[in-house]
Amino acid sequence: MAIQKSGRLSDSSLQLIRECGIGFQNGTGKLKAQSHTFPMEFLFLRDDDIPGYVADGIADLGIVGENVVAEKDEKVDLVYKLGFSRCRLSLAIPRNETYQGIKSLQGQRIATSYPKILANYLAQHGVEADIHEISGSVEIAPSIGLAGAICDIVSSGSTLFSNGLEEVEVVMKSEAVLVAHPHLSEGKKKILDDLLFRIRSVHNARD
Ligand code: PRT
Ligand code: ZN
Repeated sequence: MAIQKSGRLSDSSLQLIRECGIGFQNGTGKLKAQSHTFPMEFLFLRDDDIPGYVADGIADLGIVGENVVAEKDEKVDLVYKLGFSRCRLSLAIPRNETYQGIKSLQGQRIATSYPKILANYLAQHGVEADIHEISGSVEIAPSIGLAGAICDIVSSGSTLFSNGLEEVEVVMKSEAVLVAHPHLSEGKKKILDDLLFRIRSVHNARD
């Protein structure tokens, strides 16, 4: 199973695995760990690489945000919604500008780290815009004159607020999901079933 090495998915992913009774030694800097209580090995990766590794079968399973699954557009099965790291991918514009619906974005330059999801969304709404891909600090793009709007991940909204931006459209909602390689062996499917049984039990116990 591939999980995020360090970031917003890591703690909740590790906590869920431990609550499932799957124990392993997680030394700092280790990129691989074998469970001593369950037939599973863990790979610690950057979240962006997880869909590709699972599609290629380097990993059989992965925990990653739905936003990254949608953007990477790799062939993976979405097996289970895990309910943590909830956020949304939203369009935002400078707060001092008036917004008159999505057509206001026609002809604009929009900065984002999610060019594929944004392109699909704009096409569905019949809007043509200049999508400018940047890998981080997307929220400063309007104030430095790089773009008229942005499309980025929002959770509390405080980053948008402190950059003088206003959320105008929710492009997609996202949470952490369990993804699987589409063609698992029968043996691995059984292990996945056991894992899913444990995840459901953890979730039921929490409710
Ligand atoms: O290093 P690596 O590539 O593995 O990690 P990363 O830096 O690419 O991702 P990371 O750890 O920041 O996020 C991993 C996943 O967590 C994302 O793909 C989302 O599915 C989910 N997630 C949940 C978030 C947030 N909440 C979030 N708030 N991802 C990013 N943010 C950022 C957002 O980009 C923005 O800059 O937080 C800021 C907004 O937060 P608010 O609370 O101010 O609105
Ligand atoms: Zn990443």
